[in-house]
Amino acid sequence: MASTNQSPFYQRAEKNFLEAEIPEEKIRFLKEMIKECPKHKSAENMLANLKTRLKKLQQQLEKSKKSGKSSFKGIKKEDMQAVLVSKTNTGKSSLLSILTNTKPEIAGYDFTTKESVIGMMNYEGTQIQLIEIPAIESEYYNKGVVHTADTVLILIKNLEEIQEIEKVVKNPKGKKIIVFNNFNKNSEELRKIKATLKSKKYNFVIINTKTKENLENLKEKIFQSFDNLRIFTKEPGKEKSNRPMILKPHSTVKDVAEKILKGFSNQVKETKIWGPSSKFSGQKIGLKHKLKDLDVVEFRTK
Ligand SMILES: Nc1nc2c(ncn2[C@@H]2O[C@H](COP(=O)(O)OP(=O)(O)O)[C@@H](O)[C@H]2O)c(=O)[nH]1
Ligand SMILES: [Mg+2]
Repeated sequence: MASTNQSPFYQRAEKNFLEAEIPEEKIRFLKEMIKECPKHKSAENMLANLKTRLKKLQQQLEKSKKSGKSSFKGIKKEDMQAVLVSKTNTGKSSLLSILTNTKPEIAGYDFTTKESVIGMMNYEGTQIQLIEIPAIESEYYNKGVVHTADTVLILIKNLEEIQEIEKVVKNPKGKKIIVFNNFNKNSEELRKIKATLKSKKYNFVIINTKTKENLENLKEKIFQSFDNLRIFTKEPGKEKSNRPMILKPHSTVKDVAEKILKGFSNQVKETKIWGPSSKFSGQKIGLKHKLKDLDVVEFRTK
């Protein structure tokens, strides 16, 4: 059966599957395809094929995890994901190794990266997935990841590269951040570069992977690009939590309660709020209240 005869849900899953580069993603979309595959007699073969494929992929993933070769950590796409896009030799691998726990190959020759390398970056107690993909000129360049990532980091060492990269990146779902890696510009050149990037209204940051300059700033920008909310919780009469919970944009007080514990929102008797979304400190609010970044929520259950 040709896949064009399939439901739109199946087709979407199949498209995602074909574009996926991370084994975990491939597996996730293949499972979706299986779910959406018709269950009647004439589709039996197709279903069996899909299931065989799934089994193989799962075995491969297990194997690569055991051998320690894979840097794929099995995190869901729903989490924060940023992808590094650049021409070859711009410092992607250098940056990845500084910001995360991975040790990608760093070399002065072109096209060292043939496969995507994934690392986890810790930011204020939260985990952000950073992906290095092969350079845009490489035959291994993978546009699938770029298209679906939450944030696209366009790494450059010259301004002209922005246009070249944007031609390839086209319309990504995620926000773009221009990351200028200062290989060899003097301060006067840098001043001009800054002015140009500002006038074009780019969200940008100038870093240096050799001297490790401005990397905290970059991390912050990456985190902010997800528009996530950092929410502190507290119990009556106690201090707020040390670490914030991370929630998606437009989350409500109920979402916080449910993230703490499924079903918890049913036990809540009263909720108070401090911070950006409150009219005044300790305002009483309902579960439907929309949150803002850095709010503090207090739940009373008795
Ligand atoms: N001068 C200079 N060289 C750098 C900088 N960052 C990386 N390099 C060098 O550029 C080459 C390519 O770096 P790499 O991180 O592998 O780039 P990738 O191809 O984009 O992954 C290596 O020889 C690095 O040592 C930098 O900020 N300044
Ligand atoms: Mg590299």
